[in-house]
Amino acid sequence: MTAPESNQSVESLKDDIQRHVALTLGSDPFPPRKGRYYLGLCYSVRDRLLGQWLETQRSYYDSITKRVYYMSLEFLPGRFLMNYIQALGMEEECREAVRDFGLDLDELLEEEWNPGLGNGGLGRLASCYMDSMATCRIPGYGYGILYDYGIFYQTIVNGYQHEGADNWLRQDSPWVLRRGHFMFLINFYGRSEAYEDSAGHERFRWVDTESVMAMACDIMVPGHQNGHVTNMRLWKAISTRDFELEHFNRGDYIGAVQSKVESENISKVLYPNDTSPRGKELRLRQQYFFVAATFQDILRRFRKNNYSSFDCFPDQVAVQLNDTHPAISIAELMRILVDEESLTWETAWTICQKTFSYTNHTVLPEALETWSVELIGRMLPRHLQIIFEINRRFLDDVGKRFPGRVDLLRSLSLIAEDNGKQVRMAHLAIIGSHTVNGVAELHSKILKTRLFKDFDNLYPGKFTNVTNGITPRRWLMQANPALSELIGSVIGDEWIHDLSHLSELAAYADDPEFQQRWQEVRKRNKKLLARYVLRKLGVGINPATLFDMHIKRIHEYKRQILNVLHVITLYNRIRSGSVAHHVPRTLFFAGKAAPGYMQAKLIIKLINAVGQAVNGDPAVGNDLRVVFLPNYCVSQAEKLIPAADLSEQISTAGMEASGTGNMKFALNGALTIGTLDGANIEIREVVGEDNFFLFGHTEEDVHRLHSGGYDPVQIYESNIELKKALDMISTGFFSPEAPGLFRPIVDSLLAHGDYYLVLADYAKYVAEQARVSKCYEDPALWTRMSILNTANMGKFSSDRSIMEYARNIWKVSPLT
Ligand code: 26R
Repeated sequence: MTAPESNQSVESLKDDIQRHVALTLGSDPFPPRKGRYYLGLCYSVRDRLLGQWLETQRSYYDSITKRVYYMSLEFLPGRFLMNYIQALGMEEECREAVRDFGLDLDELLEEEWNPGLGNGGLGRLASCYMDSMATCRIPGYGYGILYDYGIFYQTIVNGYQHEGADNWLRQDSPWVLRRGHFMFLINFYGRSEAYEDSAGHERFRWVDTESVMAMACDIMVPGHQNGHVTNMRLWKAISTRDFELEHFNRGDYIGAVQSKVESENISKVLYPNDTSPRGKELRLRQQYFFVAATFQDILRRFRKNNYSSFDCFPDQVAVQLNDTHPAISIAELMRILVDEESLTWETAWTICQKTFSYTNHTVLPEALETWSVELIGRMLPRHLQIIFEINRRFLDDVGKRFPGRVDLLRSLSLIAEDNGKQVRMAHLAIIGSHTVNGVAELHSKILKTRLFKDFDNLYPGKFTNVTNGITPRRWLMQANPALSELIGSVIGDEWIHDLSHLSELAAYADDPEFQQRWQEVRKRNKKLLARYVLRKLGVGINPATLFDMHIKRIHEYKRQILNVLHVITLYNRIRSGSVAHHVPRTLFFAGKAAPGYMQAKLIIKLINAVGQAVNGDPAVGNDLRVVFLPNYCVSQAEKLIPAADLSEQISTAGMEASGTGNMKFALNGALTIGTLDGANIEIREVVGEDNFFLFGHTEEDVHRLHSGGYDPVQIYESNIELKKALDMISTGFFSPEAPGLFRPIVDSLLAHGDYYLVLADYAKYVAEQARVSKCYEDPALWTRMSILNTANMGKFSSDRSIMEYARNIWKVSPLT
């Protein structure tokens, strides 16, 4: 802990809180009210970070160092207040200060709304990386969009998902610093016009555009007690004055207001990752808006350092593309360098390739972005020309190296022809970048050997792996204070900034006294969660049962259905008395389904329907309970994960690029039941085969089964328990009011070929679950396994991931 300085004392905090309540909020400080004092505390904490933030930003300029631009359309930072307090090392002072006002810090923390500026894994990863960049002192920034509405708010009504608006900025966030003086003009539409420059060369300019302003809004991201504060800059769309004037001049007042509102729609709402994201014009507008604003900011900083030539641009700037969502950056930088800075095409292209690197986060075909040539041509006419020119030169080159290979040209082209002309954003990102990475070993291998095989042949060495990581600050220190304290009491606090120190816990794995303390902490966390569930759902759960959790976006490849089939199987065994002895379990499900993904929404209904049947059946008693927690978000994950015994990571092998929830669970001492998919493989490698519940077909099996010969119906016919479970679903056991309700789910498994191989893995999954129960009955064994999981998770710190990016991809070093 850092020594209390004058502004870190309890007294100065208390003064500041009251001053802010009175002078910032204009509120009477007496009597102390929770909502007001929460904000007073926020502003007081913010004050203490702002100085560090200014100093960090100044140090970037002074050292003229290369900086990283982490471009992401999504961030899921979670609540800020406790993160800031602990970064400052002021938790005790804050507790005491608010206690003196008769308030409880933990209650104040619950006042904060989650900024849901992301869908799931990709957005949360971006936030873990921001945290690690700050803690590792990597000079850089996060860039994104300040959506007015984050990911929808999920409620469950009669078992169905309902979506509500997440108006997180309704009450103005104390963490968002609006920078009215950083405004950039962003153009759209219009046309590309050819002209001749003074030297007689043909040039292009983009004219007759519509425009909107991008206003910078900053959020501080502090490192852990190191005085380093990184900036996350999120753009907000503001209408331009000219835009309004044009209407005003025509006396069209309402028209003026309307176009103002329409242009500001750009940053209105985060897009959910629906199955078909194609053709959404506003989404492309968001992407370009954010890219164009970010590049103006990058160039502003570059020019500020008075560089004489753009040749040194890549020595100053590294841009990481978080998936293809910002990939239009490549055409934008080309446009700036060629059209505005008058560089030759060749020079500009070399600069581009040295500047960009691209991370792929999914191999699912429906999530690979394409934009129709028609749409890009209309919205970004000059960029389309540039994309065509990039493609022409690229295919020319390929043609020379592999003469006569038309098939190759077709597979590599930036333009897909099969479904109307479409620009493949991943291809643009690959050829415009110096490095492309996957997010776990297996995923990176799949990129090289399947999805982008031809590119890998073309550019040996361009493809690489950086296995994802999670920040130990939020996911252990903040989320699990009891376990952190126990860990600290035996190995100290070094792990907070160097997670490999956790390995020192292994020496205690069999120590009965330590085991007991470990169990006490876990029991305590489970009790806290049981209380939360009772409060939220009115459902009583027993903390002595095995807490089995499946929490993530609802998607067929994540196979919540496989889990449900296991639950129904347990239910049937209990009811029929066919199992002499059952280990009582509580199943937790949580996650959102994309609003347009009907099958996923039906899965939510099924989980709730099974829950209703199981929880209401007196024959089951306490032996089995199923809860679906609505509105899964970062804060809810922080409550669930520390209380988990078992983590469900059961995706079809090859389909989950990495997963990061799997890491959060194992770090907190849950055991994993999982397939050989994504980072599960690497987790199993470090925690040891004996400490991991493995089942299921491998990625290669999946590939083979998909190539032909897989017959789910035959499996259904030959497995009595499976048949029974499926029949119950399809004949309305869980939906007596509408017996055919769940037919589409059973149809996808039987009639439509079971693409996600649920039936293929069912028997092994159920058998492995039996092994889970057996181990759980042996507390000494289970506790040993749990400790060894935590002890071996050092590799999965996002600090390790960030240092790999810094060294191998960005070529930047930490500031000293
Ligand atoms: C709207 C659209 C194009 C879109 C599709 C898919 C937007 C967002 C996504 C989400 C994807 C790309 C995602 O979140 N992928 C997840 O990234 C995590 C971080 O790398 C992985 O851990 C996880 O396995 C992967 O599914």
